[in-house]
Amino acid sequence: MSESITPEDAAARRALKADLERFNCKVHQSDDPPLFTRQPQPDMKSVHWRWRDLEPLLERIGQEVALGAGGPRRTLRLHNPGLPYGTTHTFWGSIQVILPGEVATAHRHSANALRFIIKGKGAWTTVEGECYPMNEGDLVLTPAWLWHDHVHKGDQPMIWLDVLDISLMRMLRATFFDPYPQDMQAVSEIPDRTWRLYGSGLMRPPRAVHEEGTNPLLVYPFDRAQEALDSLSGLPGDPCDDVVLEYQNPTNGGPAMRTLAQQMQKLRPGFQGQPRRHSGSKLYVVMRGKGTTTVGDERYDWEEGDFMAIAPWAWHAHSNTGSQDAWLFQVNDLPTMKALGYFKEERG
Ligand code: 1HN
Repeated sequence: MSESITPEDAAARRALKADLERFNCKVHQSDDPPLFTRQPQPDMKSVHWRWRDLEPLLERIGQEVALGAGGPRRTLRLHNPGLPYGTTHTFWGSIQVILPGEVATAHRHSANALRFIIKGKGAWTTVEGECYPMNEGDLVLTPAWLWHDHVHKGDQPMIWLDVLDISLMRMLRATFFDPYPQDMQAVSEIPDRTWRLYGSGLMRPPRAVHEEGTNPLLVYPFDRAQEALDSLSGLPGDPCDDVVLEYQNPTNGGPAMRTLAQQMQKLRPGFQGQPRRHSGSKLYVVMRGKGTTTVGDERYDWEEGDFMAIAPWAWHAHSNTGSQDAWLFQVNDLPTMKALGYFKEERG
């Protein structure tokens, strides 16, 4: 029997490695980096984007980037400097600009998408024949593989946040995309059918036909979310998030999307949240108000229109530093983490 390789014998380690590679095999050796770290060590960075920096860039891409046929979009991507692409390691957040009279032409893709409307009015989205207006603060869903196009009938530019689970889809090698043969799809005879069926959020048709696990509801209007949060304000808040609710799938009470969850939260004046950390990543949009979020040893002083991405396992805590309620919309990948058994959380 031959001797095992000593820590000093780098040449023997290289020889073993080369011999194994000829057969598409590898072995872990003493000087390889550890397979498991005791805690997540994400390459994703936490990032703060300020509206005052983004606004002129959005205006500029509105002027300089053309929209054509075949399904392209005019979007400013919130890029994470720690990653090759994406806002977090699972999803992409980008800010879409659509000008009066423009059409973001129809297509479908395997990525799940959502839109959160930031500014403007008069745009409509059509998703698989259903057509809905897009108003400030509304959440609009485009579940995987449904045809969708957007048209802007208003007279001022419109801006919304798009979030798609693109990095997750790519990692799973599940990218599919089709352009639609025309610029826009036809609108159904009853353009708000699923809203009529499920929009109350309280009741549902007892024998509705939908694929198990999917969410038939496509819009979550802001006035309804606001009403729900205002009503919750009469109860004690969450120590980390104050007044917070998640958008739900009305057929099963689960998250509105299979891979990504959305929440709206209201931090009341004077609120100082407890720190917490968890596996999974998230992106915040400041809808109203001002405050501070500490992330590790960084401090983000935010105001209306700002965005924040929080890296996995980073300690973070929010506080409201203004005299009005602060409203934060949030997208996170916790449904993916929970579905796979990878969710962990600590509250400090
Ligand atoms: C997309 O299809 C839309 O449909 C928006 O509006 C943003 C960002 C990356 C890839 C596809 C849309 C997107 C996107």
